[in-house]
Amino acid sequence: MTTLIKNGTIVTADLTYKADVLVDGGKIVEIGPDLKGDEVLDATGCYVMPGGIDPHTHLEMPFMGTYSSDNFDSGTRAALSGGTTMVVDFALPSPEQGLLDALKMWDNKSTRAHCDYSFHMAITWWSEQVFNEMEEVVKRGITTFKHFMAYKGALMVNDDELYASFQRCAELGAIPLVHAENGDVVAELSARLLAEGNTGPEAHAYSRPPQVEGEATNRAIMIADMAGVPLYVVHTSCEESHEAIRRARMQGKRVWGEPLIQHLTLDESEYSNPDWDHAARRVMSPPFRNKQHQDSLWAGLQSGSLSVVATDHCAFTTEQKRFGVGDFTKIPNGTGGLEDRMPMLWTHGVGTGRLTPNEFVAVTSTNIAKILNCYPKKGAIMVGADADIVVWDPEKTKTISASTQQSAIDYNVFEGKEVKGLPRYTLTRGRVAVVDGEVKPKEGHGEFVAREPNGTVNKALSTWKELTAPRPVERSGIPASGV
Ligand code: DUC
Ligand code: ZN
Ligand code: ZN
Ligand code: ZN
Repeated sequence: MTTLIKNGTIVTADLTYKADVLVDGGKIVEIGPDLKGDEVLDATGCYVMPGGIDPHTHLEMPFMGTYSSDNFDSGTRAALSGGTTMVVDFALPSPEQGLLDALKMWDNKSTRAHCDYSFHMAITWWSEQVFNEMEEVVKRGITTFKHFMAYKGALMVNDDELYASFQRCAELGAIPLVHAENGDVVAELSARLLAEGNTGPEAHAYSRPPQVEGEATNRAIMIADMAGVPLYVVHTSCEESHEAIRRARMQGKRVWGEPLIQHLTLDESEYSNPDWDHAARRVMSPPFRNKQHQDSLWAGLQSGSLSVVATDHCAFTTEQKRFGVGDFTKIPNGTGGLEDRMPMLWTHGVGTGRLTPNEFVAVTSTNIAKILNCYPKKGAIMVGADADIVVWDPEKTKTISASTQQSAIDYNVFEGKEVKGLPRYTLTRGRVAVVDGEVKPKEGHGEFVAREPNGTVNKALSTWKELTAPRPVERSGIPASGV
């Protein structure tokens, strides 16, 4: 049976044109005027866009003494409901656990997925076993490795480990990712704040100022440069980090920054809400910033110095958040956003004129597929591409509410926000999974997307400058090392 998307306007990262799209066997088989098909989806007044890709989720992840509450069932239902048709989740070995062992756990969890998915592998400790298993992981189609520069005593890796792992990534043609915050300074600030009696959720933000993120981003960029490997900086939340990325890119370094929809639309005033639950529900790392930092992130998306928009979807219930009553360092870090990323970015990006519809497609889908090397299977409206498609109605509105969301938690950080621009239909590999806001679930429909090594290198100005620098010479009896 074929499915026909009729009378819509196709919007890709670089083109806008009117055409019908014919889908068969999970793929796009024809694009053109006046096509015929069996099942017809009316796209009159709508944009036909590549489904969103969220490059950063944590579904059912063991973290801070609990598990994040959305699993591959509720998480991918949330994704589809908001027009996202692929998620990239993090396989997270506990310290001393092998990478392949952790991967088995993620393979098991992901059998419930309603849409396609891929994995990044986290490097949470370093050993010969980890070094060796990285090659196996790459052979399994996981070609991106995440490193936490924060969470001291738990997930954090030190600079020697970071450098060793980055060099290994370079050998394998893989891309390292970093959670860039200086974990030593965060630990120090947290201890001091607690000792001074600052135990509430607002202290979480004080313990992670923009400088800790800027410092770590700069450090990771320099270490990646020395290892000759590209770098992907997750959840870029502030100007200090954005500045480092911008500068690196201007020097020819292959570095990408990933702001989250939460940091683009919510700010630090959330933490001064007198309601403990309200503030704690918004505790995530990095924390929400002020308006100046938000402006910087939007400018980065507009100018291209920041490349993609993600969610870091890591949802905890209010009950879980309350583990941290009396000690902010025990509040599980994380917020949701999978269902709302696309409508919120459309409303605050396209709706305000900051982004064009084509730029919206680029940062929510196409750029991600290119960086993670699954383009044009994903991220494209093209004959032969997977039929991961969102038929987007720019006039459709709703008020975001936990009472109508797919996510399993009891609140939504965007509660009460009005959005304009929502899916009329969402297709996952040709299967119509959302019709006018109603999700038609099919657990297990989602397939793993294996990715080849990207193989790009980091050949920046700093590298060739060193190679051509003149050697010191002795002149008129003055030693070259003198003065
Ligand atoms: N930050 C969060 O807020 N949650 C999950 C992990 C992370 O880095
Ligand atoms: Zn992180
Ligand atoms: Zn994360
Ligand atoms: Zn199927």
